[in-house]
Amino acid sequence: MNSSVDARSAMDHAAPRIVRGACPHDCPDTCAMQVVVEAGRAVRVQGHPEHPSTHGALCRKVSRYVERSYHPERVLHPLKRVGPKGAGQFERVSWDEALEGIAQRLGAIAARDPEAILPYSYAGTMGLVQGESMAARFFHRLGASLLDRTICASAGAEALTATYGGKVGMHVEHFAESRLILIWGSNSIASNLHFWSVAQEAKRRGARLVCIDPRRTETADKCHQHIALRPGTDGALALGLMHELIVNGWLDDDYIERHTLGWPALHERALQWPPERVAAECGLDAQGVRDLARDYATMTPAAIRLNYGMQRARGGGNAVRLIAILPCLTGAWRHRGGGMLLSSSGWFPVDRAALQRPDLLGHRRPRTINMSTIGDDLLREASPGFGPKIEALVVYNSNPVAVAPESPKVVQGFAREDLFTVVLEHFLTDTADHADYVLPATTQLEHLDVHTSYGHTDVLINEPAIDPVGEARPNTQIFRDLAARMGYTEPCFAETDEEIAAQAFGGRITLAQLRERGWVKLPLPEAPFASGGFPSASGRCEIDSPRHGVPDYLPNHESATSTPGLAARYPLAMISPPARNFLNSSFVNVKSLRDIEGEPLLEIHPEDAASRGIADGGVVRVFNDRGEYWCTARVSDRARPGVVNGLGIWWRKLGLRGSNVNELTHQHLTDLGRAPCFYDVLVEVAAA
Ligand SMILES: Nc1nc2c(c(=O)[nH]1)N[C@H]1C(S)=C(S)[C@@H](COP(=O)(O)OP(=O)(O)OC[C@H]3O[C@@H](n4cnc5c(=O)[nH]c(N)nc54)[C@H](O)[C@@H]3O)O[C@H]1N2
Ligand SMILES: Nc1nc2c(c(=O)[nH]1)N[C@H]1C(S)=C(S)[C@@H](COP(=O)(O)OP(=O)(O)OC[C@H]3O[C@@H](n4cnc5c(=O)[nH]c(N)nc54)[C@H](O)[C@@H]3O)O[C@H]1N2
Ligand SMILES: [Mo]
Repeated sequence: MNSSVDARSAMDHAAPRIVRGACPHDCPDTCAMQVVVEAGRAVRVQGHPEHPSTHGALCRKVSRYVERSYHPERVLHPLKRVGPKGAGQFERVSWDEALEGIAQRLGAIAARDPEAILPYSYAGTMGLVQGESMAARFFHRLGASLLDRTICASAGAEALTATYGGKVGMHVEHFAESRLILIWGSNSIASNLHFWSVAQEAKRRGARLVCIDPRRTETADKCHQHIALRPGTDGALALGLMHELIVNGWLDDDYIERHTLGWPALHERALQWPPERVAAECGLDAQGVRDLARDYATMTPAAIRLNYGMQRARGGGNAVRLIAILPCLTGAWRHRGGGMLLSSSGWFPVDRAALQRPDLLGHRRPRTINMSTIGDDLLREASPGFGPKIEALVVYNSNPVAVAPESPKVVQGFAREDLFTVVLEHFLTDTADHADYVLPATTQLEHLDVHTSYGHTDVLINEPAIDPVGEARPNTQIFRDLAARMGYTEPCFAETDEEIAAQAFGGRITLAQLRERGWVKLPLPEAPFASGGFPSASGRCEIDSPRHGVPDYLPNHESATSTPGLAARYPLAMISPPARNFLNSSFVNVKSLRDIEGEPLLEIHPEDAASRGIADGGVVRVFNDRGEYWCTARVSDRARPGVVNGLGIWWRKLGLRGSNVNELTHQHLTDLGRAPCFYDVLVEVAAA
């Protein structure tokens, strides 16, 4: 196979060739892709056989990336709204007309107050170039409001930073050597497939796999043991494990003494959590808690693959802190096959200042808007505490109308007639339907990018494989064009994507290095904390953090204990983890994948279904004070009693009665990191 790449000049339209790519999606795996191009057209994407963690395999949805890129409904030219707000009625306009119209409107708002303009973006692409580079420069130069990008991982991120000093953990490949793996808040088969391959290798070598998840996922099916705790009770379970480590003398006192800070206070707290109390709080049996602690302490090396599912609840940040402390108490970090991994993203030396140029703000200090409360914030009037009313939104790499919490308010906000909205997209999503202008963006096949990962430690390059489809332009080009229309003349607005990519790692990883194989592995120690050396200020695992104190268990915002009145009316807890064949709300419009998922589903335990007269396959109304969501009931013991699983995240317009699961979620935030609590929700369900 010819794996040499030439993407420097115009696309070669004759010879079949293989172009080096990287999967752009928000997933820990960040796979190395090969794009097969024939006569200027991409015909197939495949996993790179030599990239260690990808090992030749892409997941099913990304295997359809070519189908998605050439989708007949792809937005191919700029569009301008002609119908009522939100109706999705547009006419085709030229790039000139669109850019001029947008620059004029943004310019007029900025002349009054640039903070009335808000960028809204997340990880539609994880690329450092097509994500926050030229876009951030543009908004910094403009002086627009800043966006706090909290929608996914910020509770866990702040928790890890408070405890270890950064988003760092085990190397994924070393899980193959673990003897016990706790797969905690992770449906690895669906959301972290290439970690699952490593876990399978460990299993073949005799490791025990334990899944800690309220839902009996396909991952739980394939583990030796499934611990189906109540949503949001992970902190209590971690304290219970500590209790058992203490009373059974399973602590590594030497590691604790040398490499942690503040254990005595947590020691006292953990002693208040005997297995019986933990079992009552988590909905487990006490012997199960004891056995788990024994296995964790005695099956060495023990590793934890923690994932973001367990931090989408009020106490998510504290729970991550408590779990991150466990391998310091047993000294699991002494082995490269021991310790834990939530995110590896902190290992990468990304030069964000060069990419994003916050210096363009000058002396200005704009307010920050939390993306997780966009529903409320779009409906707020100007006030001294809030600042100006939001008058304009520029959305890229995100579909907030589908994915942000409490969508009844998000929709109401986006439907404001006086709001000016620009959406850079591949498709007419629920969000794009609310735009005044939709601008066609390129997909990963059509633009250059460089990628880090939050599940492994390789930097990858993505070369453009084909010419842009239709009139699509890369995000960078769109912001470059807008900057020119606004009259911005700083040299950074003239930089090419290649010049931006070259600055991403401050010269420590060059494009030439990346072009040798397609990826570069970071040089890192094998067992990073075998002798301490955490990236915190003290160099220790900070059990007692100067900013956040000693972690504790915090019950959910909505639960039988914290809000008994609410629980009387809405007795079922709801979580809404991803459907396996979608990527958040991406791919929902790819028919071959939607056909596999079938329809929006709510898993409900047979006992809860029977008491409500709900039949498998029947349409149900799921509701609370915020809204109602219509979907199909799947009566199944994948749901534990008292908990329903609303699999996400459907496009509203492709769901039943134009609703999706975020009709029911709320905008209360997590304890740390200001993140949404998607899995901390009470509902009731009725047959429709
Ligand atoms: N196929 C697929 N892959 C994806 C995504 C996708 O949409 N589809 N999304 C990507 C993105 S953006 C992210 S952030 C990651 C998300 O992947 P993860 O970080 O793994 O997080 P989730 O999928 O939200 O949840 C993982 C598991 O946690 C469980 N869970 C829910 N509440 C709790 C709880 O309180 N405690 C515990 N212990 N478990 C709980 C859920 O049932 C679910 O099975 O995956 C990425 N990969
Ligand atoms: N109820 C519930 N809600 C959730 C979650 C949940 O588990 N339950 N998960 C949450 C999580 S973890 C996350 S990360 C968020 C995800 O929320 P988002 O980051 O909004 O992710 P997507 O829904 O995948 O939407 C990304 C959009 O970006 C577009 N896009 C992709 N590449 C490009 C590009 O190069 N340029 C431009 N302009 N656009 C591009 C895609 O077409 C897609 O429409 O959702 C959150 N919402
Ligand atoms: Mo996410």
